[in-house]
Amino acid sequence: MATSARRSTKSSKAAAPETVIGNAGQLEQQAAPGEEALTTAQGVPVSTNQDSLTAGERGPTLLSDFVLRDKIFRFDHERIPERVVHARGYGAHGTFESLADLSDTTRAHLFGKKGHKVPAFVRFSTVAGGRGSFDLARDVRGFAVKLYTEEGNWDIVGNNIPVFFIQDAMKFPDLVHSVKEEPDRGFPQAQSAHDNFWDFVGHMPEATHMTLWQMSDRAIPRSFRFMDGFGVHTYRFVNADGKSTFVKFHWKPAQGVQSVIWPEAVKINGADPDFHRRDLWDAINSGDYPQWDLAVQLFDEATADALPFDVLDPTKIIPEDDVPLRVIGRLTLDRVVDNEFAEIEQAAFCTQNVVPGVDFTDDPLLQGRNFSYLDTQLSRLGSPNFTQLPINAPKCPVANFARDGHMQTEVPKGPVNYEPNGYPVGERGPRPDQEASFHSFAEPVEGTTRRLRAESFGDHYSQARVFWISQTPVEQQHIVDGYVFELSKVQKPEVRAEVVANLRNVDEDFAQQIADGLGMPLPKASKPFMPVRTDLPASPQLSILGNPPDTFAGRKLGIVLTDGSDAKVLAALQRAVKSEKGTVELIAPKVGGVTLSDGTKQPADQLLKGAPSVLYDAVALIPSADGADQLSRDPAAKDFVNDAFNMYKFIGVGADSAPLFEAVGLEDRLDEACPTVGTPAQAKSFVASLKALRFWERPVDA
Ligand code: HDE
Repeated sequence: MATSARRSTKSSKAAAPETVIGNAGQLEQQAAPGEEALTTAQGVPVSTNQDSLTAGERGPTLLSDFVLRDKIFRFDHERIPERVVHARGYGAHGTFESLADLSDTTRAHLFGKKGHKVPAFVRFSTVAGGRGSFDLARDVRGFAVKLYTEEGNWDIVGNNIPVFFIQDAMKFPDLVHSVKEEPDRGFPQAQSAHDNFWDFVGHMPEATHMTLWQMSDRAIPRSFRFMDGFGVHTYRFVNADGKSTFVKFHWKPAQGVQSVIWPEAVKINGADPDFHRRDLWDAINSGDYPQWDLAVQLFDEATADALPFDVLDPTKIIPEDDVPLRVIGRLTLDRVVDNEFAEIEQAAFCTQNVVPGVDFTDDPLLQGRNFSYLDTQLSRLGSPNFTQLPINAPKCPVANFARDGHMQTEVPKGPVNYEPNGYPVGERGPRPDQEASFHSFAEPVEGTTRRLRAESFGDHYSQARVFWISQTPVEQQHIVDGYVFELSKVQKPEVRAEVVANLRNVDEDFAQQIADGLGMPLPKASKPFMPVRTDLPASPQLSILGNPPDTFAGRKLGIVLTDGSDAKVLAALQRAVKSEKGTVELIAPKVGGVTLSDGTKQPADQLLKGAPSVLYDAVALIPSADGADQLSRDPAAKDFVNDAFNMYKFIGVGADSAPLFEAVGLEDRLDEACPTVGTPAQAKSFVASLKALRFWERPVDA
């Protein structure tokens, strides 16, 4: 039977006229007049996207079915190797605008004048987990920025924590092996809470400072929009005269820095493993464009020499009191990707991508990275022509004599692929331009070749102590809880002891609290290589809670509704949140929605069973009396209230919601962050209080 005879010519009643019903009742959508036709990869139009070519009615599929083979072949090769670290990530496009004329410090064209704008792409990531892991892992976040300048691409491949675990690139494979899944069992994924990681760290005192940051709220950000970014290493700016100034890069979010708490992170991972991706996508698509200031710490050799640690040591920060931040630019993310694979997965950042006026220092970790990133792109993207992919291609002219290779997508013209040559200008190809070029900083180098860590890298604990004493008591408690949780997952008692022995050098009381939390005796302190400096002052900028954002902008209020919810109170809440530039999500027992007190039908955004309160910065529950009665028997509603309360959130308590709060035993524990929202005026003042974000004074253990 001819293939065409297998299809009925009758239109389906339910479907578009172009839909025909196949031989076995399957829907066969066909191109509408003028609509793009489906083709193979070779451009051959195909007649059906449903059935392979068989011999006879129920016979074998034929090898001559190139249409099927084309489709399956393409599909079989859709994956590329994920990043060996930072596999899980998400990105967006935007613009970077220079806010300073820094031409006395750097010859980078970008900073030649205020207001200079270039396109930017940013990818945020976790480190340890695979590409499909969840967003709220306790982990360092990558913060990789690609600036498409007129002088080439400049990648600032940083993290949301300003220091790193190790001082020398030689240790990176060991660090990453230790934090990834244990090799015999292949788990746990996306977690540092296991023996191998803490065993490694326990044997690496230099990692202590970073692990304090990692156990702090920094490692569980509220979303990408609410985190700092840091270049980590000391870089150089170099001016037109070849003079170098040391520079540290900081990205400061206009939204403020905000984190979740650990019990919340655990539940978010279940409720919405894409919490951070979705947040960025939703914010940008709603026109709430996240912004970061680019701030720099600029300092000279004399300042560097006077600091009590080595500026080439990436386990150290430079306190802002020693070298203040200066804002020199602003990054705005205003466009989501069109295609996650093409733009985010194929984005190839390289630390060695710098532009004239920016240069490296001899930080041994940075030097190692400069080898690694180019190398990794070849195994991930499969060809040195990865620089031609749209996301990686510079947006300025590229001209050289490199040719060929896998997947060359350009067609270089002319007979010349070498130089020097005798062809005339215009035909001879590009030539170096001394004026416009990148010139490496002329750094004096001396000494004999050696494989020895510089002694100036030997202070492993003093700055960890500075970090500890710079935190508020709430943040200190979270750090202790972080260590206790992670070390409780470690099975070898000697590994726990090793870690706590190191932490005694940071602060005795801190180490004692962790030992108490684990129910173990305090081990003998390890011997620091250098005496710990207890004279270094606290640095208030290192605390998140000490520097609150003072706004609810960009945050989300979840409002629980039932049939009969007060329409005026709801409208007042929505108005007030909108004027604070926050967002509202409506949650109801059925996603179809509710009928409000004034008879209007109100669709919901979320089903109560699918939207636990951990997904919101603050919540309000405004059920009717009947609705509250029903919610008081609904486990999802009870969890919603309990979690919000135990996670220190602000809770707007509807005038008729008492049965629900009684059902969870909270009726007598409602505090000033749980005000009644029975009238539009109360709703408004409730929303005004939300900028405090959490009510840490709440005694949740009581
Ligand atoms: Fe990376 N790192 N790294 N790293 N790193 C990679 O490059 C590496 C380090 C960071 O969104 C890889 O393209 C070495 C510090 C980010 O695509 C790889 C060393 C910091 C990203 C690699 C370090 C980072 C990466 C894997 C020690 C913060 C994600 C895929 C010498 C300042 C970029 C890739 C993206 C990715 C190597 C240490 C940040 C294997 C050898 C320190 C944000 O090349």
